[in-house]
Amino acid sequence: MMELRQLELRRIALDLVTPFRTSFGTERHRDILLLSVTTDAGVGWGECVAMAEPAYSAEFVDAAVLAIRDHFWPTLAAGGALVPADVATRLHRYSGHPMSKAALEAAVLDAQLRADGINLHEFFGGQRDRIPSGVSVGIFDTLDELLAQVQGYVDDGYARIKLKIEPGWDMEPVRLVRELVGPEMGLQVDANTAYARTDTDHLRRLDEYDLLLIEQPLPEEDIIGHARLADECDTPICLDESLVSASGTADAIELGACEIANIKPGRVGGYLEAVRIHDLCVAKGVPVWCGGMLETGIGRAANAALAALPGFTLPGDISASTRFYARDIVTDPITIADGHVTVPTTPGLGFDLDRAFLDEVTTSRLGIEPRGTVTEL
Ligand code: SMG
Ligand code: MG
Repeated sequence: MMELRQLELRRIALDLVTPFRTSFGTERHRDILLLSVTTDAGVGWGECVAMAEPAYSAEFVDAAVLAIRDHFWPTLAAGGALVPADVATRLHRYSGHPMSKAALEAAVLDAQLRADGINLHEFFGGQRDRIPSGVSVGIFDTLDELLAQVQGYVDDGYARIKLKIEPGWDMEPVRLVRELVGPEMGLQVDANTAYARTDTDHLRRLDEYDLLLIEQPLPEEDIIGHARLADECDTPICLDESLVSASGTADAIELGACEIANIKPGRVGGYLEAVRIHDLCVAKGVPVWCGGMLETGIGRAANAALAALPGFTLPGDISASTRFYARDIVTDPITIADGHVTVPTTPGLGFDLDRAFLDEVTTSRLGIEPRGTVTEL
């Protein structure tokens, strides 16, 4: 059990090495919220994966700050000493905001594991010490730019390629990339909800390219639409945005809408719920993989630990830190070698902070006492 003493909300600004365009917008710079929890057992850090705009999902960074500062943290602290699993229980009565809840849980988990001297990987009981690494490739203005980018990632040794698609940027990019990477390379697509039920015939044409999966073609609420599409397409349908809890995932699987699951801890309210979804999918025979939210070395380290669990049979979006950032805020950023990422072993979530660089990119710091008193640091 740990006593909560203080929460720090720290925002950092990082530029992406190259713009990342998806069907819902283009990311060029990140405005990232980091949490650090001080407890009687030591300090723990968590990364909130909310983006600056409510486009991937309803959450966004400014809202996360308010939800955590004014509601989640005071409620959590009022409950007294806690273990990591208490975070979700105490915040259960609050609707939504899974990324904000997940960040708090991660910080508490990091503090607990550091105090116990173990890594998240050991805590989860994952059996692999390295995992295959996939890379997510954005939408470009031209096919030439896309192919040059993909060739670069092939040269880096990535084990699989994921292409972002949208209406007007699908068959031709997929055809050309399949031609470029050859028949052996794992290739998949992610539509981030850009299609409609009426696009079924069109999406079926993707069957020709031997893709691992089609990720989230339809709106997040449309579970039945995904189930119908799964009936029509040979390529497995994978859900991302639609899956926000273990119970919802169980329903989507039962309805035939989720043949493969993308598990993102932030989207489902934390690493502990992510493990429950993994366990459920293993029991149902549904393959899973770990998604990415352009995390820094904090979130990526924890994702690697999660992805070492046995049900993660497909390569995740756990690319090298340099895929998005010229310099990371950790001293031991994720790298890839031979198409794999080594699962970190550092106690806690699995990273050490580069304090000097972290301070350099920090744009604001708020300290919050257990009773909710806020101070600018
Ligand atoms: O972190 O490598 C990464 C990015 C993976 O494509 C990725 N994430 O829908 O799966 C997804 C997107 C969500 C973030 S887009 C801003
Ligand atoms: Mg996705």
